[in-house]
Amino acid sequence: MRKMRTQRAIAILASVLLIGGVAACGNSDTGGGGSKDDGKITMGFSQVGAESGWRTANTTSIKESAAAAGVELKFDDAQQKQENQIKAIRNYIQQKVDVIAFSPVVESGWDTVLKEAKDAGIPVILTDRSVDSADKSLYKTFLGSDFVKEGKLAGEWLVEQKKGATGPVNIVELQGNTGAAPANDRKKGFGEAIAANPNLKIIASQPGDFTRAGGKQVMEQFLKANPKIDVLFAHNDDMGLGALEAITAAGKVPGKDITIITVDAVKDGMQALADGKFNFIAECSPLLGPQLMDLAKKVHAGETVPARIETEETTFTQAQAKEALPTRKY
Ligand code: GYE
Repeated sequence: MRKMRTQRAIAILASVLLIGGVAACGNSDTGGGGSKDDGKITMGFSQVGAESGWRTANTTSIKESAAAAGVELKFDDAQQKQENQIKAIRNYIQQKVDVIAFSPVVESGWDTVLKEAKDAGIPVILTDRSVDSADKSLYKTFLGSDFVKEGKLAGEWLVEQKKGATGPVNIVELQGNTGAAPANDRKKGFGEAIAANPNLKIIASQPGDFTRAGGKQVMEQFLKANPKIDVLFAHNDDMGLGALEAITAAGKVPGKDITIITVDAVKDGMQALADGKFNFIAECSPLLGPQLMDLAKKVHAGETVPARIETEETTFTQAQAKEALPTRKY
């Protein structure tokens, strides 16, 4: 009697496992992604755009790491538009990908689409930039830099440089795209670092959208409107590089007449620093691909991962840039 009951229990268990297995394999019927018999994970990735050298290096890192990790990657470039990102994420949900990863162009306005992914049982990983959603259960983890810290390091370097300065030090700031985490946070960190020095004053601050063209155009306006600019703090290298053209065209010497501080440390930025046109860069690493693929495998396997994974970074002076450039990868 007991033996029969045990046998029946085993049979029930076996059929439950079988149905479960069939259900899981059902994902592959969608024609798109989903768990396939080969065990390959499908990742839907929504990228911000192609606005900067940083972004290009980040995209390369993600594509190369996906290939190396055997992750099937569906990639979409949102051209700096939130609506495109939402559309891409909805497509990935429909295609039943295993994991969705994205770098949100702005911080706000993600709750609805993240809820849709959660309801569909698809884990979401935030990479590079974060969202301001109060409900942290809408995503598994956030992998990226501490942008406040980057702004702070930039500001602290300036405070140190201007230690003996008695007169006013006029600073202009080129912000990233409005509402983006790195724009909000770098502004905040920089502002906090210089706050105790009333002679260090931000006299103008405008978005240049993280692009060279934006940096050039806004710097031209700054130069027209303000006869005395001592310092430029640009939220990324590309805007700083664009600003160089405006500064030179205005008959000023970048790196001398105007001290230039940027963030990222991509190759062109490091070259400008080594050449004496920039004065200081706070590094922001775009090489997030390998960690992202590792996390995707873990969340897909149902493992718990840390809610926040911070990228390790450093800063560069002109001398350090000269030393680092020959072996710089991006
Ligand atoms: O600093 C900038 C890019 O989100 C950290 O976006 C990234 C920023 C990076 O366009 O160059």
